Amino acid sequence: MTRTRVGIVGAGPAGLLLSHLLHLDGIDSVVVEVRTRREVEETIRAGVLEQTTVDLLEQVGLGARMWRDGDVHTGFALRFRGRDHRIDLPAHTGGRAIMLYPQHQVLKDLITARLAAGGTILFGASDVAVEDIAQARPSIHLSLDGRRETVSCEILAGCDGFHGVCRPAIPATARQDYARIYPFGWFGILCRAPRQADELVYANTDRGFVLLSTRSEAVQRLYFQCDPADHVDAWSEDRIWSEFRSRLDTEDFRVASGPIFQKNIVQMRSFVCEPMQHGRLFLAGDAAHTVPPTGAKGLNLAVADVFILARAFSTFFRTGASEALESYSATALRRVWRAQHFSWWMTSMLHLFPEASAFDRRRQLAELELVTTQTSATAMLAENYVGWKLS
Ligand code: RFL
Ligand code: PHB
Repeated sequence: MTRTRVGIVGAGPAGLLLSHLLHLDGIDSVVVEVRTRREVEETIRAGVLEQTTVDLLEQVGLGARMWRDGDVHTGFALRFRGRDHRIDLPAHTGGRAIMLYPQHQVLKDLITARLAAGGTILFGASDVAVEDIAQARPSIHLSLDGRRETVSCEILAGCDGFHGVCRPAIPATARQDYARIYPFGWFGILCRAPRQADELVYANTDRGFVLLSTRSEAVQRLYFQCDPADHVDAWSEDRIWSEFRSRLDTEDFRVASGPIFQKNIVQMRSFVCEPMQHGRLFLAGDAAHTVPPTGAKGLNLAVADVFILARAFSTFFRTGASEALESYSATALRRVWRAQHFSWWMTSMLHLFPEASAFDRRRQLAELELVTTQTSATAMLAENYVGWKLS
């Protein structure tokens, strides 16, 4: 049996950053993760870090590689009727911007920092379960290399993503789930090709949404709206490029194709569990809420959650005062619901809905006209996209 102050389930951005922030405050923790270190470091997910996330990572000593390899973007394009409309971020947000730095690189930086500081991350655990979540000494049970282990702690952090075990450990009578499933998914690819554009392009087309993003000069990340029940194996390289071409190619723009080395389909879902805590268990990140990736908010929300949580844990361990712990969920949910609204809005403005009428389609294009031509509307989009300050 291992004893620690904070038992953390999940070594994603939420769990690892929480462990790092607690360490900086002198609080020890143990992180339990079902995947291997390699799997964690190689899973391709988010790309966009808000200014607030960038600032925080830098403040806590995780800025070196991010500033070297990441790319600051001061704008992105909304493409509709085949034309790009640039959203200038600093001009509308008092100088703020975003950083393109992939999630798996953030995770590599966090793992390196935790291990260098002597932190414990139990990779490759199985049969993970949490127990006594409403008692003073909750615990995590797991199997590791064929042995049963127990991590006994004072507080549990459920950072195990949407499909984890922590949220379901809260009795159904003690929580309320709010969900919306969208009738489409994102087909994502990584390919070796030159950049499609200087900045991200969010495209509303007659055949559905496309996002052009990037990972480096030579590697590009592209997505197209698809049937969520589709299978990646049904899509050959030729079929994928022909779909991108039919959505994007115009007289002025040609999709730059190249060998595809990764494909996946993501289901689009908006989800919130309230409250985000029960007894001594505190949920953070995707374990408590998910957003469709159109607003690029999921990772950034996970970061904001654990920033609030680490402060509350520190106050509790230092002074014994539990007010900040008790108000964690209410504090975090204000930002969560703002991000839910923004992500839903971006998703509904940019995607083709199967039930959309000709009226809906024209209304959608009028909305895109509004946010790209009326300064107050552009500012609303820009301010929400770069994100909100940490309170
Ligand atoms: P994660 O990253 O899912 O990590 C949870 C970890 O818990 C482990 N786990 C368990 N460990 C122990 N015991 C169990 N029983 C466990 N069950 C699960 C998992 O193996 C995993 O390692 O959750 P976290 O930390 O809350 O982080 C959330 C973010 O990963 C997520 O919100 C973002 O990736 C969302 N997202 C984006 N967010 C942004 O802020 N900007 C973006 O540009 C952006 N783009 C995206 C995205 C998500 C995408 N997909 C794949 C859904 C683009 C895409 C395509
Ligand atoms: C990405 O680069 O993977 C990415 C960028 C912006 C989004 C979502 C994903 O909104």
